[in-house]
Amino acid sequence: MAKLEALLFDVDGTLADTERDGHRVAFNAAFKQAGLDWYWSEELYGKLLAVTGGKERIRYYLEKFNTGFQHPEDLTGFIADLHKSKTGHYERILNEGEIPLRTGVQRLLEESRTAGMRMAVVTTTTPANVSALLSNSLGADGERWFEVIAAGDIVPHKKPAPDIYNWAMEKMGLVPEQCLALEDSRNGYLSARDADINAIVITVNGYTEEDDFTGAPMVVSHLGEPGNPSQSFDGMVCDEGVVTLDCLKQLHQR
Ligand code: XBP
Ligand code: MG
Repeated sequence: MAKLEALLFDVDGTLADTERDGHRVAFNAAFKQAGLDWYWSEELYGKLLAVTGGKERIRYYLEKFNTGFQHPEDLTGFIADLHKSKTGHYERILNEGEIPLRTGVQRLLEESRTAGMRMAVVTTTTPANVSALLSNSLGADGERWFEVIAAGDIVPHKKPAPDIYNWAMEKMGLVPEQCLALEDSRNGYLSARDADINAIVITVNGYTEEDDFTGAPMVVSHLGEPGNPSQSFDGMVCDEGVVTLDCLKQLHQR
């Protein structure tokens, strides 16, 4: 059995609950700024999360939920501009300190860093969004806690495709048996699983608690803190409901 060498962290929904109060709000601000009358409610956004990637999500919205919109000649350029504006609004929201890390995330990151565990970010979100989240929550050198930041358009196929996990592992010179992934959604779970990673921890959130995680070895409400245990929904349970590095090592050995 290979030793656990690295933790691979998803960002949105896993490190922080960014979707409802971050990305969604930023999309709506960009729409307004562009003079569009589009509005993504919390409920609609839940449906739009079926597609990962902001540009892809806008296109999906037009295809499925706003079919009457008169497309500009250069739809791809139009979406790219809108998305660029959305990224600016998202960074502003994070810089205003609106979105904290989820329960237990900072504790686990600090513990893993102190132990010399290798860490990477594996996400579909735009790199600028990752920088903003990490610097605002971990401090100016937050990004440097992670050996590799695999993000955005560096692979053509976003999650649920395994490409972004494969890219990160190749960059780190690791095979799937040496890694453990932390995710929050079915798309993320499928991406890690199809990259042949067996050790996967799912921390669900409001948008993903109904997702199908069949086969995942650990599904919990969050990573837990001493005195604030996580609830276990499926699979292995950590002592006192706190997902420590030790518990992750045990999960990896199973
Ligand atoms: C999250 C996503 C992203 C963000 C928006 O993926 O699906 O699309 O909602 O980011 P993950 P961009 O949980 O894998 O991080 O607008 O920058 O694409
Ligand atoms: Mg996610």
